[in-house]
Amino acid sequence: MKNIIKSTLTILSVLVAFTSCNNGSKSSSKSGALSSNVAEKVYVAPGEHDEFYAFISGGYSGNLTVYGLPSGRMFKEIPVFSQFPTSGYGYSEETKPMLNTSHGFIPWGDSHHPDISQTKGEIDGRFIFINENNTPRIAKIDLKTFETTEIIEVPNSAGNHSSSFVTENTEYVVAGTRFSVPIPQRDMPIKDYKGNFQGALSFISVAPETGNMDIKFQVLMPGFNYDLSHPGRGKSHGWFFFTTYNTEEASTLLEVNASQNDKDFIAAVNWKKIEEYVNNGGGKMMPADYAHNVYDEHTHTATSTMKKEVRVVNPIDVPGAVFFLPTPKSPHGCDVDPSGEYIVGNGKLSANLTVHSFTKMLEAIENKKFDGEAYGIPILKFEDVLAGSVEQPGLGPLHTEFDDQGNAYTTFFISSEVVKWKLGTWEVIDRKPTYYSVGHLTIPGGNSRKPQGKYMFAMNKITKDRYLPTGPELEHSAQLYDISGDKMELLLDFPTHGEPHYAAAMEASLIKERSQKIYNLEENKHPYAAFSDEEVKVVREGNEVHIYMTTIRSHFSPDNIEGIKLGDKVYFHVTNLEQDFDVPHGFAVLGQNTSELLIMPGQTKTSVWEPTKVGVWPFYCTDFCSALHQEMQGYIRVSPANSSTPLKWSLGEDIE
Ligand code: K7E
Ligand code: CUA
Repeated sequence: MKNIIKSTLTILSVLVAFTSCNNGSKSSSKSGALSSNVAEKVYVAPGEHDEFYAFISGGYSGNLTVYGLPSGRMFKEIPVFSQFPTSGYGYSEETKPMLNTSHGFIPWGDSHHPDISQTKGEIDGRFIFINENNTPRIAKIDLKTFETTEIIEVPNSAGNHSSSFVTENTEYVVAGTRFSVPIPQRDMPIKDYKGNFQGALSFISVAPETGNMDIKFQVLMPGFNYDLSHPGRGKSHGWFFFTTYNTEEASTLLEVNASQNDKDFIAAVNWKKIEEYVNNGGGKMMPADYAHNVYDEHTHTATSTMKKEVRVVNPIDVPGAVFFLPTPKSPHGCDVDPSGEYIVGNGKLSANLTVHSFTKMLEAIENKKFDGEAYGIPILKFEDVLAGSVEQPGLGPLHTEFDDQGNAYTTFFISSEVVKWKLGTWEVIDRKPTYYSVGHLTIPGGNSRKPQGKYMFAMNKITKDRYLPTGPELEHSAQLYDISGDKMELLLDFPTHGEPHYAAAMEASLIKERSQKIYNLEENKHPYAAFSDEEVKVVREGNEVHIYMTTIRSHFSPDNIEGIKLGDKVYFHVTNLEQDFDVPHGFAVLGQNTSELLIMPGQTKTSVWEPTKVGVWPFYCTDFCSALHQEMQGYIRVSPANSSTPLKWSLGEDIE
């Protein structure tokens, strides 16, 4: 996105200046086209619930935020690729393995595209997947607990951007590389990029029952940039479409050199065909290092396994599986309509919006009407696959979503607007400004066969004057529109967190019914859990000390501990014995160089503390859990390394 901003700013700086001017004039937004009943449309009365969940990517926060629509209220930030002190994610011993990679422990990520699991082309609300761009990974979040439960690293990939989108029965979550790289990675001159670098498109299988992820195969494509992707659906189920740019294969000054070709491509990949080939032993295993991290709900602990090989497929070994559809000019978004017939390529630098026809594509393939090839992959003729184009709809198209009435909605970054147009007739029906410079937009269910209409929200890159100023750094801003009528109606501005790229949204009911309230203590299989005062203990193993601690309103057991020595590594294993909804306890100890823990009812979490000073140090509960929360505290005594203070602990009596 940054690149797009830069290049488009350079190329069209005059126009941008013009839009910025527009953006600055407040009068239009103040006096407002807003009709008087708009407030009612977004008002969710105290105690009532929103109708939709929206899961908005955090971009460089590495996380995923959860909002309600239409209110625009933020409910939660789910930590995914970044350490998160609010819950202890990535700091506690149990969750550190989630952030393990072949490059070591990575405490941060750049997350762009959440997508919810589907069954028969409809959103089922079981899982949500999201990509990490920088150190390529795909995460799965369980929507029963809203916890990240699995992260798989994607080898042979770099800038994992055309990800993570699911096929219509969640057979695969698909990840494509933005940057092509040497495969396998090796020491070679950058100037030899062309013809030598490759782009991996990864098909990660999702087990139907458990949701377990595994990389089934990677298609090794020519060294283009694979920007965005979408699955076919309905009639085009079994295909996957990827936009490309830099088909020039430039390796320097891309803002100029990657804009030379009049047309880049949408790559159409028949994954069912490749799957069959692979199931019959096709492709080859190549050495690769990648981490697979899985969180176990019963031990409340993640484990990280390093995988050693991955199956790769050369597309020219599977005739009829991959084709290129010429698409003008450096397309960004690649969006497929609910019927599966139309494939929209949003050419960032193109005057018109190109729509391809899946039916015409199949015909052209059938009749072998090719217009040459690239690295052995047939190129179809533009005219043969074109369904139509929307003439001059705006400047800098990025992304398109669909409603359930045969309409499409495309965002235009440079002209800062959302344009509604009709599939099939390609006529523009409506346009509304966004504030300002919109990236993605989302319609609940918009990524499925059954969009849920009603609302659309735009996620904008520039905030400027929309809120009270907060110094140079502003949160980004989203706008909610009512799309139930012919014309879009702006209802609400709401701030978002990090840099939202895409968002996934759906009706709240499915998720709400299944949402888990507590972890059952009886199912807690954590090896260091304690379930009663009898099981509370402190155990020394050399210079490691394990404290089996429990917490319940309003005390820690034990609350006094002595006999710790300088040089010890102290593990606080804290089990929350509560079995009531929404009664977490926290744990923090002075000098702790990780973060606090926030322990849910029935859960066990561990904080490691390596005291650096002799003394008596307090610990306390960080979550205001009861009227006696301030009394939830204890002391731990640290003696010199050579002391003979015996290891003792207590609750309610003095340590003698
Ligand atoms: Cu357009 Cu990463 Cu989908 Cu940003 S991306 S907007
Ligand atoms: Cu437990 Cu405050």
